[in-house]
Amino acid sequence: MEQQLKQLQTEALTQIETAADLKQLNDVRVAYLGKKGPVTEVLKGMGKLSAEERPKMGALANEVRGAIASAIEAKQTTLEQQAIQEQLAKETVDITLPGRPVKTGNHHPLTRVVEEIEDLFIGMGYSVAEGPEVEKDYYNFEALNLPKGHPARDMQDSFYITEDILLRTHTSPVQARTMEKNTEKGPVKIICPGKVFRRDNDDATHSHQFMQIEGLAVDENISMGDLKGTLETFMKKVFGEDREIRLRPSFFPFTEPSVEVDVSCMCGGKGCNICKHTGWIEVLGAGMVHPNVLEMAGYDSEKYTGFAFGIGAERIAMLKYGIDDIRLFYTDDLRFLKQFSVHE
Ligand code: FA5
Repeated sequence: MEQQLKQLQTEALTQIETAADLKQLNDVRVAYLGKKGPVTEVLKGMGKLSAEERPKMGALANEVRGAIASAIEAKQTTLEQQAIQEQLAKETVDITLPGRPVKTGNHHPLTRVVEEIEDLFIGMGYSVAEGPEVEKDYYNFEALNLPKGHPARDMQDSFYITEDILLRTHTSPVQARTMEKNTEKGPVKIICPGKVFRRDNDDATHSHQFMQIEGLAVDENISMGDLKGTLETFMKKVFGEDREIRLRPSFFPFTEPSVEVDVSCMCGGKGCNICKHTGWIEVLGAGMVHPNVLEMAGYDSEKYTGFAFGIGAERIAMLKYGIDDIRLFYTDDLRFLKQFSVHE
């Protein structure tokens, strides 16, 4: 019996050694270690052995099983490693293949201009304020010295939602909101970029939705000279040192005096299509904050004065990048937008 068991062990170890894959190895496991396997068969003859020999044979049978089981385990680890290595060899990445380019987006030209203007004013000590696009009639008009029925309301044709709520027609309501919120009724220096809406017919220079950047500075002794100096600095930074500005008298109910601000054209005054041969281009409205607006927000207009301006952001972007149609900002044409990519 001892002989038989040792013989079985040798046979099994040879088969384990030569097993080519996990399936073959499993067949060997089932054949030698299964309930009906040869080791069990041999042990059936134990009854014929003497009482002394029986435990010896039992121990030997366990040894043989143990040897076969650990040989199978070791072989299994080797075969599994091999399989992994083969798989890895098959799946090797060819790093010499050209990569697929990742498409990156870029900032919209209008966003770029607005961010540039924000940075510039932040550098001059302004902070950025925000206000709602769906606005109360009170802030859009009344608090800006435009009571109900005032004829100047027609200057900005509005989208009304209810009698008292509308889509803001300009960013000027943020002036009223900021001053009203300021509990100390002290100095204020803000700019506010944002969307505004008007019932204007869309054409090359008008859009029913566009962007304005409001500016407001309130303090003791603020003068028209401060307004001019601030706007001059702004224009030169955005368009270049050789640009001039000029102020023309105008009318806004919330500023007194009021001005339209023109910037000199890039044609240098020779006259071109962009400036309609005048040498100047209108870019914004501005003025000294009307005392009524200061008083309605709780400010002492005897002590405080201020200036305000409202820039048409698209107009600035059009002049800066030579864009001849405002609708291009709002039609998501990739051919247009890609020209402003900083990645190509
Ligand atoms: C105003 O909206 C005043 N709130 C500006 C202001 C603020 C004056 C503070 C005084 C003090 P106006 O309606 O002119 O003003 O518009 C300002 C700028 O917005 C214009 O110069 C123009 O650049 C731009 N703009 C006006 N309407 C449109 C439109 N439909 N499409 C595109 N841009 C427009």
